[in-house]
Amino acid sequence: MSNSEQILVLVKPDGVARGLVGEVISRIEARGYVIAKLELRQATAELLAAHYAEHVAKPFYPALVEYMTAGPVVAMVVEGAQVITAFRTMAGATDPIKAAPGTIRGDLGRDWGTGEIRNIVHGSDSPESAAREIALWFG
Ligand code: D4T
Repeated sequence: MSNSEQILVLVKPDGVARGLVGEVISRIEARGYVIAKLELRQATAELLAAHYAEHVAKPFYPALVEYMTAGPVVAMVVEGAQVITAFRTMAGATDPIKAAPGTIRGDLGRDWGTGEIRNIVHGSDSPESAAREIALWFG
């Protein structure tokens, strides 16, 4: 029996525009996880409303959609035992200002003074979220 998990990872538009796709993939591969699917995609407002269903009514949501549709994202399915916990640790805290050095957000992110959080990557936060998000992006 395998205890392998899958996670949806997004390199967000700021990460793609800043040329950080290779850096994010390198960190995933260096940990030994496997990239099972990978695609450059333009997110739509409809896809984001489903992806961020828990945030749709929040005050920061319009700025979040503007940021997430500003350019293409790289969507990936990454596999391995406990990859969800491992990738969330690798990504660091949601706000890059609070993310620890050594994490993707803590090493590569900052406050750009634009008012919204640009934090380079997304990773599903539970097996249930991962299944839902992988179906949305790759179903
Ligand atoms: P994602 O989902 O993008 O990987 O980020 P996190 O899992 O780390 O954080 P989240 O779901 O709480 O937030 C989703 C997304 O919304 C933006 N956001 C969040 C924001 O702009 N202002 C806020 O106050 C919060 C909580 C950043 C990430």
